[in-house]
Amino acid sequence: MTTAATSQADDGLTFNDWYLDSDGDTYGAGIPINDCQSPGANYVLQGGDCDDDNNRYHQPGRNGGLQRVDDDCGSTRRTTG
Ligand SMILES: [Ca+2]
Ligand SMILES: [Ca+2]
Repeated sequence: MTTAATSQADDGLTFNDWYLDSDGDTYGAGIPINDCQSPGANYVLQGGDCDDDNNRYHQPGRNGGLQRVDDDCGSTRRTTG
């Protein structure tokens, strides 16, 4: 007697969200790919890169985006464009 297997991936593998990191700052952006292994060389496990074209900026301020540091995308007062 066999039971119908579910279509869910459940082979004991650990699936992670992989984000494409275009600028190489180890922070990815966009919609992640959920897979048990890296989809490619430029994929990382850390998402949230607010500017994936600039490796100097990668995430909002660590304390809610209000601190004045150079490595977040929202601390400097500049207009978009
Ligand atoms: Ca990046
Ligand atoms: Ca970046």
